[in-house]
Amino acid sequence: MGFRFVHAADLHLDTPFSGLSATAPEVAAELRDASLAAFDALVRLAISREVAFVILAGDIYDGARRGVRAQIELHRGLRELSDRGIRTFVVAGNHDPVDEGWSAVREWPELVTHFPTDEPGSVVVERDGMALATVYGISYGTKAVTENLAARISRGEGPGPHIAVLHANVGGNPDHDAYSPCTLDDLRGSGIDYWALGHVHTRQVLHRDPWVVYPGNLQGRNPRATERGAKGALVVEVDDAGMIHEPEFVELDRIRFEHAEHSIDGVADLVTLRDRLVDLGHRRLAEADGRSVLLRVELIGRGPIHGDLHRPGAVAELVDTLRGEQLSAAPFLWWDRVDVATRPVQDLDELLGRNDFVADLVEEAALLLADDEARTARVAEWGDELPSDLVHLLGDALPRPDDPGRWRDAEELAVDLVSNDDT
Ligand SMILES: [Mn+2]
Repeated sequence: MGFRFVHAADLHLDTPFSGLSATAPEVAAELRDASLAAFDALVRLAISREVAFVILAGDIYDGARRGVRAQIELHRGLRELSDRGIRTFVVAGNHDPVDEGWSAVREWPELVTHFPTDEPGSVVVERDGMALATVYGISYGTKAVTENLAARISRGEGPGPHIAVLHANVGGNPDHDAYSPCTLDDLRGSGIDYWALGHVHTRQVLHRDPWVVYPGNLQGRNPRATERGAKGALVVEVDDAGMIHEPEFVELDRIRFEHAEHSIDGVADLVTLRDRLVDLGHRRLAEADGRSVLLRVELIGRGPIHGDLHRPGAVAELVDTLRGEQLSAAPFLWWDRVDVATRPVQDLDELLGRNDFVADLVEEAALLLADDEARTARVAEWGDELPSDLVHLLGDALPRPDDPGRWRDAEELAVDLVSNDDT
């Protein structure tokens, strides 16, 4: 019999939202509610899609403090699922280990399974008297679990697809702590059909057949790369033959962290820049489909406003005017930060007239850029003249003769480094 389940992880309920520059009170209030609102959206999703069960693969709470509000809201959501005949399977992760922190809840709703810490548990899921699937899981007792917990889960007896729930770092992902470390091969060799993982906040399918999947977190928590963009949960369809289909991502976040690069090439003045950033903000807000957006922008490229941007206080005041422009209605756009990584305009003609080393460099670069054969000859010279260790070390960093764009980048960088007229 076919069925569906929901796979979510890293809810971090009541997360404090770190790493933000000063936010307005309206923004702070929305942020406080965002993780709980996303959880409520998860409950609505499970009900509307009539799933057989919901998987929560660790880091349900953000920390040992475990706010009372978060615990009550979690209990309320799981009770609603249980009342409708939907099971929930929960494991604890490094942010909410079972033996640390405290629980305001003494008794969970009937259809909620918290997997134990000492050894993996397994449950056969039934619906209308029919066995659907076998679900395994093991929880973190303490925060820093360095044991490979995946090694303790293997396929046993049981009907339907075998699904394992675990909070783990597969393949040494450097963006997250190396808790319950394991390799993809460990999971592939286990006989499990679907590894429902948590811990890594970037959504990813690591393997198909068997499925090894991170759904990512439910709600972004800060402006870092792993927290940006759409966040939510996966709906997984299992057909009558027991085949597991490609998970479907459903956006459930309430506030979205976005990052954009914006070039100052051809931007005449700060007024024009402000107008363009306002447009950028409106576009990002529209793309978020009714959600509020926290936007961080990095200014790149070269232009006449490079110097203006480096005037004391200029960027801070620019951000202030942007914030005044757009924080009014819900959903709101909040300008978190504008970073400046721009370069000054290079006036090569002016540099050529200097009759110094910089002029020689510009002249040499112009020759190389104009002539394929000169570039080929130069690369051959490197092979002859540079120590072979160095050539090996530089590898792909050395431009190829047939890639003029890289040579142009190298010229720009070299001229910037030696011309020394940066603001
Ligand atoms: Mn997490």
